[in-house]
Amino acid sequence: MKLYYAPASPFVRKCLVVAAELGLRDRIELVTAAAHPVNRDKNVVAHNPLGKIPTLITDDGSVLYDSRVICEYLNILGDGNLVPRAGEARWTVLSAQALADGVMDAAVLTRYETFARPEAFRWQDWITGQLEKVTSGLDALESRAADFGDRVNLGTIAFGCMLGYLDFRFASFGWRDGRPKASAWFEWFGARDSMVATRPA
Ligand SMILES: N[C@@H](CCC(=O)N[C@@H](CS)C(=O)NCC(=O)O)C(=O)O
Repeated sequence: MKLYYAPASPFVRKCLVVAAELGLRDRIELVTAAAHPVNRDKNVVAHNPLGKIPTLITDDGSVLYDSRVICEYLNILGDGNLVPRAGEARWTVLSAQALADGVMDAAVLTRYETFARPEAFRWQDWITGQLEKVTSGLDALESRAADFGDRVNLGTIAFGCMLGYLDFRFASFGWRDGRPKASAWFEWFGARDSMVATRPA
């Protein structure tokens, strides 16, 4: 399999952590991509019309995106239990992933607004609105973190990648302030081999 990737992308990281947890990491060849909302990477667009990463080319040549689809694919390929197959547990895990992905989306959009958009066109209200999503998403995580225990599933992996991205790009945001449960949980989760191996430099 080939994965179009960039080490800083939290969505890519989610796929790589899933692959590592399932013992599939060695089967994935990484192809460096320069995905950008304006200067689109033609190599990615050739496979994925959205031009976004992660984009996965499977061994039989199928193209899979986005990260949610890729993670489900890897989970089935690895005969894993990262996504419960049915019942309330499935919706709990998928909703957790959706929340973490939503925070990552807001953080990535904030990053684009501050680093990709020319300064004269930046809109502070937009940044404030996106960061409010980050804040309320983190507050929701804080209210759930005590129940995570030592669970490793697609929801907790997504939360881990989301917090790792905030540490990486938004260190001064101080997400740990007032969130002791999420902080304690991430102290443990972030030390997993799969997380350490994929930590953005
Ligand atoms: N919903 C997508 C989001 C992926 C995404 O936003 N990736 C960013 C990199 S972190 C990207 O490719 N941006 C390029 C663009 O917006 O065109 C997923 O889960 O894979």
